[in-house]
Amino acid sequence: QKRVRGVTVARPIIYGNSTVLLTEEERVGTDHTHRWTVGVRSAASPALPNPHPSQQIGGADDLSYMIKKVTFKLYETYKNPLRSIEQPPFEVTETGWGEFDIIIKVFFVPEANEKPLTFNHHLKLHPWPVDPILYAQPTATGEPGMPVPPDGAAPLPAPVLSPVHSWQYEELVFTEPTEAFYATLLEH
Ligand code: SLL
Repeated sequence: QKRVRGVTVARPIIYGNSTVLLTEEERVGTDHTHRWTVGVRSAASPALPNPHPSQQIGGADDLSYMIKKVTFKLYETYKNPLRSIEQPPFEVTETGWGEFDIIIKVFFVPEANEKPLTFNHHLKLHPWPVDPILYAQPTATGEPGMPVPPDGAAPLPAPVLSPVHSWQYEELVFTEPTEAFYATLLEH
């Protein structure tokens, strides 16, 4: 396809994950502790309010005008670890107990004639490391290095364990897009 000379178009996205702790009932009979969603989303402002915690990050815009599919390569013990998502939302929700790296591969619509892009995302389940001064819980005796509130002071806040969000901002840059893809991009 003919390309548009001297033109660059950028589209902002985010990729990453949000995680919540499983409830006590959900933990019966499994060693899994967390439910997480990994995905690729628009970086546009979300429509508010949105009651679902995993949906509070990123925009709800449909990216399928430029993205044909996204694959997520999960830890090998998951059933069918190479997940291929061919329509929006481009995300995978799973449960688990540990953090690992997920390879995210973004494939563009055929008219773009662009090579797929690969991102590596470290799936984040735990909020730590957190600020040890803010969050260390003092013991009755006061362990060395642990802050103890002075007499009469309010106890230190407990760390917030859930939800946890880890998202990266990225700009998809299309240099000299094909004429067909350029027309599509300008519509969005
Ligand atoms: C770790 N290297 O040891 C990492 C591996 C793997 C996490 C973490 C469950 C997988 C399944 C799960 O969360 N695995 O049920 O298939 O921390």
